[in-house]
Amino acid sequence: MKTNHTSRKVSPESEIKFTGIELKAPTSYAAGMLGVKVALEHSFKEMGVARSFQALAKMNQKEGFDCPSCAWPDPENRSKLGEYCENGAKALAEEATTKRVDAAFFQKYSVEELSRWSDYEIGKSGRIEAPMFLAEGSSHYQPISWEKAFEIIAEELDQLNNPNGAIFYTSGRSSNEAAFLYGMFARAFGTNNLPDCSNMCHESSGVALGETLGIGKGSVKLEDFYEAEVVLILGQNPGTNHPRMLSALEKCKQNGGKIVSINPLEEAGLVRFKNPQSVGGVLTSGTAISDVHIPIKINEDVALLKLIMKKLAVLAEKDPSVFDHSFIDKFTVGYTSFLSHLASFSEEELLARCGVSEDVINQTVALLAKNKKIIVCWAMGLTQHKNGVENIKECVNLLLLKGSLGKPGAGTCPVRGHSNVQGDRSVGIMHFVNEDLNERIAEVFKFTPPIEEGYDTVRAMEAMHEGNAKVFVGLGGNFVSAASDTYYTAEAFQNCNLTVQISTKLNRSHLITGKKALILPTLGRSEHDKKDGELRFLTVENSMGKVHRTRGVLEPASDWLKSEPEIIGGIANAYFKGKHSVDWLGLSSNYSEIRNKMSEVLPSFKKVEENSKEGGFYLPNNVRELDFSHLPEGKAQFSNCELPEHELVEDEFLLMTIRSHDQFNTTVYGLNDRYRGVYNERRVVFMHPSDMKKIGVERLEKVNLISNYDGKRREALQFLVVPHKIPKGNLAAYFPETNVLVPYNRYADKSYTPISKSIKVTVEKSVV
Ligand SMILES: Nc1nc2c(c(=O)[nH]1)N[C@H]1C(S)=C(S)[C@@H](COP(=O)(O)OP(=O)(O)OC[C@H]3O[C@@H](n4cnc5c(=O)[nH]c(N)nc54)[C@H](O)[C@@H]3O)O[C@H]1N2
Ligand SMILES: Nc1nc2c(c(=O)[nH]1)N[C@H]1C(S)=C(S)[C@@H](COP(=O)(O)OP(=O)(O)OC[C@H]3O[C@@H](n4cnc5c(=O)[nH]c(N)nc54)[C@H](O)[C@@H]3O)O[C@H]1N2
Ligand SMILES: [Mo]
Repeated sequence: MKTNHTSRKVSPESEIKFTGIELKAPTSYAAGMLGVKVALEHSFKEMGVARSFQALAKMNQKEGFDCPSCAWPDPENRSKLGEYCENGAKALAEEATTKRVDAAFFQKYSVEELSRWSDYEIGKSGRIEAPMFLAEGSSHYQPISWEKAFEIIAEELDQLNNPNGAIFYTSGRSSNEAAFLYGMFARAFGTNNLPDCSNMCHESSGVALGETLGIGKGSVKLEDFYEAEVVLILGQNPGTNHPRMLSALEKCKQNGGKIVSINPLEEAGLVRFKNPQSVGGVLTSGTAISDVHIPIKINEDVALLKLIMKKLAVLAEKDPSVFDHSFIDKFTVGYTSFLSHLASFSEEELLARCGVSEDVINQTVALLAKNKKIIVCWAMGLTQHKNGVENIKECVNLLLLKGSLGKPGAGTCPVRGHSNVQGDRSVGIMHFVNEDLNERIAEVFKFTPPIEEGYDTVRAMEAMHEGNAKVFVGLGGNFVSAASDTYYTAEAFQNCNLTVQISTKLNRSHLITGKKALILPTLGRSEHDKKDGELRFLTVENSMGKVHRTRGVLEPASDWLKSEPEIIGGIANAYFKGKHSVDWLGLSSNYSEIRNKMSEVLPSFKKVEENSKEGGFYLPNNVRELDFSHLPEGKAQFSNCELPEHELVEDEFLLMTIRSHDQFNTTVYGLNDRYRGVYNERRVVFMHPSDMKKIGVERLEKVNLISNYDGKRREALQFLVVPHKIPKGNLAAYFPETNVLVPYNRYADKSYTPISKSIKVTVEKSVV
């Protein structure tokens, strides 16, 4: 299938090629020496030995740079052996590769040809060296000067008859300074169209936590893990996506804590961890992580949590200390209504929906009944469903019953995705309007910000598709592949007059474009960012609300790169041509001045310049203080959540689209998913052996996955069946390949997060 665009016949999907699959037994532990070996192999291959050691020694150290992978916080006492994990090393190797995408590369390959490459091949081509322009009707990108590139953007922005015709997307790798400047420029231009990757990610957490506890972020600090008595981990695969979390869980276990994993898959990192930084971890069998594993069916977490709380309520009738009544009385509202709503569900119905043995549930209930220092962690397995917001509200209900908030060893822990996705939001990347923020912007920057709500990612897709938005600018990310409904999103992009990507590496959003397209290459986190010979630093915020400095250590990939703040300043300057209350060029090249402005505009960033030194500072968090004064009745809110409905017909499955061990979102590092035993192939679908028998397919047989919403057939063709320990009726496959199946108009209520973890599909044998 091709989509036509002027003279370019580009494909939103790569050509289907099989890469030589090998299956082994899934691994029963995470990390270990093999993890170290794989990490170093990736580093040496991409960066060479000397550069690898130079950079790895500084990653996540106080005087170094923040890992570009996940947002897990750094411990106070950082390991001198290296404070990074296998997948952090892979992320660094990807960014600090010595391969280059230069003008000759773009001369050699047309955009049409590149669009048939796999994401793996596209990514491996190297770092982008210089600004490139794809002119209307042209088949190849051509080099362009920075000045001319900025002028093209300014002209296209100028031609819009409404500022809401421009979209300013952000991916969570930007610094606070870049994101702050970007948000201010969008508002100065006149729009709140600031969608960002968190709309597809933890937006459900933000909405649920905001409504129930008054802050859209988690409440725990890293140290709380060391004290916790029970940690519940729902819908998260830390062994792959947040490997340094395993060290915290190991410490929790060593201090007597218990861990319950709630996941359709028995992910290796949740079974056992061999800490590569300790002698014991290398030589022995490591630490068992989960005490209880509940192989919940996809999207039945609400049923499970309800059943757990019903059982706790029965125990609490005999022993009131099972619930924290003084906490409930003092800090919460809605308890009585919550209990009577809970009573309306039958234990039998709930148990049947979970599809697990009552025994594992009873073990969990026993742990929760006698302990009060409880942490609940979650990630995409909870947020990316139609009821994503309610999934999280149900977790909050449990913590409220137990009084497990605002005390050491207890609280909420939405485990964030991108390394600075939380910071970007804190400094003003949001599509909705915050009146207080607008007032301060007006005061400090002397312009009036717009008051109309902007587009999130779903509404941005729709606006481009319908022709209401004509210019797209991406501060990082890969919108075309990351967003749902790949063909719809591709058409949306192709409706634009101009698409601009501020990027480090080549990706599909450079190939599926508007009539004209620009690639603006930028410095990575690991690189020197110098002005007048002086090294500069930026700041980021981790998953637990701590803001700290980051400063790169490597020579930049090319002399033509600009930093993100300077690119944004360049665009703003070309657009306003000096006729604006803000000196965009001056501000963008002086990071201390950007931070001063952040201090003035954002109350929680007061004194960010000095406080970000030495490991950083925590932003205010009302849950830690048990201050719910700005919520209705001044209290934390219990919620009455309903069970989700999927109405599967006879031969339908629920599919979750997940990450392999060798990828970072749409960036494919390699073709192995070592922990799940899949080597050298990504076009696979995991299926329970009895389902394979039921529909008559063999191991490694080729099948097509079909979703059927609103009468529209969407197909992901030719996937190899891999038998796996997964609940019956459930399937798993990797994204972005399966994003073709997710309808653009199916998302979580209130948060608009696409339903990437519960897509109804049928499986057909492939005739190819
Ligand atoms: N190496 C690496 N690190 C990453 C990323 C990466 O791609 N690679 N991505 C980053 C980003 S942006 C993010 S958001 C995070 C993502 O981190 P995760 O959320 O861990 O990523 P996913 O692969 O989407 O895994 C979701 C997990 O939820 C489970 N799950 C799916 N559906 C359900 C359900 O209905 N209920 C329950 N209980 N479990 C379910 C799946 O089996 C899987 O284990 O990781 C970040 N870190
Ligand atoms: N089906 C399905 N879809 C999903 C998900 C899912 O689980 N299933 N997960 C969703 C989630 S959680 C997320 S967060 C989104 C991710 O959506 P995005 O954030 O848009 O996608 P990424 O793949 O992380 O973006 C990778 C690109 O960022 C650029 N980049 C890397 N580092 C830098 C940098 O330092 N600066 C700049 N300017 N650019 C940089 C590179 O060019 C790289 O190609 O995808 C979502 N999509
Ligand atoms: Mo994410």
